[in-house]
Amino acid sequence: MNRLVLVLGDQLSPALSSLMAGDKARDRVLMVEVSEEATYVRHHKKKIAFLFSAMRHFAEELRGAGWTVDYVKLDDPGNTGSFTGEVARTVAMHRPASILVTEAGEWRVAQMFAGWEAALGLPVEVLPDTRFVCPLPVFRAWAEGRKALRMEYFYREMRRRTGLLMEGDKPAGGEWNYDAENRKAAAPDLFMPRPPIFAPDAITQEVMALVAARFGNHFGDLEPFRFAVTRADAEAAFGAFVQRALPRFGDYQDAMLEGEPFLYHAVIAQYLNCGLLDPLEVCRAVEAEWRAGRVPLNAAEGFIRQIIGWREYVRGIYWLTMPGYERRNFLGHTRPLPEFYWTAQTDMACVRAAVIQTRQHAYAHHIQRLMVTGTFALLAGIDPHALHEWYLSVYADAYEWVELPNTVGMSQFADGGMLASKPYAASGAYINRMSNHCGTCRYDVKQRTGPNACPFNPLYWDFIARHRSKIGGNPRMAQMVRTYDKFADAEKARIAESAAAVLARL
Ligand code: FAD
Ligand code: DLZ
Ligand code: SF4
Repeated sequence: MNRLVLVLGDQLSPALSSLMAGDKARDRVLMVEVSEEATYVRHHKKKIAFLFSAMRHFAEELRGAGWTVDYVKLDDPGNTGSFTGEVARTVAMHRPASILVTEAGEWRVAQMFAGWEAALGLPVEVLPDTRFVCPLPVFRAWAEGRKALRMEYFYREMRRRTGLLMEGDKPAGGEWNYDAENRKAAAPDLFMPRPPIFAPDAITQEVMALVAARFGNHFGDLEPFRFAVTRADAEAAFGAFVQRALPRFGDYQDAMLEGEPFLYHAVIAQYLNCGLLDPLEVCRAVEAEWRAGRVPLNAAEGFIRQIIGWREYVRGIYWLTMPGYERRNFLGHTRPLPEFYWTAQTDMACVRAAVIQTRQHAYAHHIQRLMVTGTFALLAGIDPHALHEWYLSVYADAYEWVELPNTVGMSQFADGGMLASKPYAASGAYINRMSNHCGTCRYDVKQRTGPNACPFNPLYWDFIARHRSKIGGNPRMAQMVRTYDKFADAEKARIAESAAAVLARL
């Protein structure tokens, strides 16, 4: 049998189900760089360069392992610019008996696969993506009949399923979750581990020139380019994190510091999500560090929860709710995305720092995404779909299956509380507690209203007032609604006026 094994840009794993099912002696692999994927949202230049270079290196790895690989570069003559066009072209050229492919990460691409049998006149075998811990049917079964799909309960199932941090049927240390210990703010003199830097090799340099020529008008800096683009280098980056940052990962998970884009984060989501790192392997490595006494339990548990908990859970939510989830808008927000999400031209020091580092590194850590750019958009009533397209395009790790639930569900409460137990609304006090941004800001975080008040403050109370009918019944929001109700009428009027002034300036 001569089959075509299609390998997508986020499927760069030797243990991929389609490669495991293929026969390298008879089948041929197809990998394609296509403009449609780079432009369905206008991805950050660094993200495109990272992925094209990682794809080219992976094609070499497969050839080295004995596969015949057809690799279509973006500027190859005849490149039709789409997955469907390139698959059709290869089918016409090589007449395979069938197509073998691992299921797509995005609903949009899964829809393409679904049309190929009829359009191309040959069988298309779509295999499950076994790189995830929780098969989609298992998630569906877990979700069925539940009123609330809380991550915490799903996570416990995944701990049991994998045996990670388990002592028999009990969680290691007696607790499932040590998040309460992970709330430290970072001091500016704290030792900063920083991720290792990988200088671009000839392949990456060629790709960078291509991206500069073809996508020069996309958001983001192409240089300096520091990402790993091979499995070996991604493993080295993860190894450096484990040695230098993991022990304090938990402590500083929620911290933010001016000029420190990475803090104690792993900066590996871009590697996990395209297949250069395996999620279960990294979790096992972290567990081994804890068992060897080299990292505390709160760090190991916090890290493992992000991967077998949050990462698996948002994927399950994505496939449970698509299509349709991308248009959820429970709070009815319609304001366009402010221009400063692209330009960083804002006096809000916290937002400016997040956008500048996003532009430089195609990276911001979780609390910046959730509590700075995310919370600001929530309070300002930004259209969640526009915000979703922003997050999907600007981060090197962004794919819709993981980005959309984080944005629409966790950050914007646009699914009405399916994913998050309450809106992540907060005043400037939260950012002040967890960062040193407010010290350098032109706004005063202590003022609730007036021209110098931190914009998060009036917007926060205005958000509570505007949405009280939708959120007031939520026990975790009721206290804030009661506090607002106790404000004097004059203060309520000042809040409304200050919030309107902030919104008018957007
Ligand atoms: P660390 O903080 O070191 O965490 C380790 C790993 O845990 C990450 O690499 C990631 O694989 C996983 N993880 C942590 N939190 C989450 C989460 N909430 N959901 C899924 N996985 C998680 N993550 C993406 O991978 N792609 C996205 O497109 C993406 N978009 C986001 C959008 C918004 C609005 C928010 C609030 C979060 C988003 N996240 C996304 C989750 C999280 O912010 C990133 O995974 C994390 O910042 C990546 O950096 P890191 O590798 O240093 O992570
Ligand atoms: C993100 C991306 C980009 C920019 N370019 C390509 C590409 O040219 N070829 C490819 O195979 N994959 C690319 N990707 C990743 C795909 O968008 C991703 O595989 C799909 O979203 C399916 O999950
Ligand atoms: Fe951000 Fe407000 Fe602090 Fe300025 S004062 S950095 S806007 S939280």
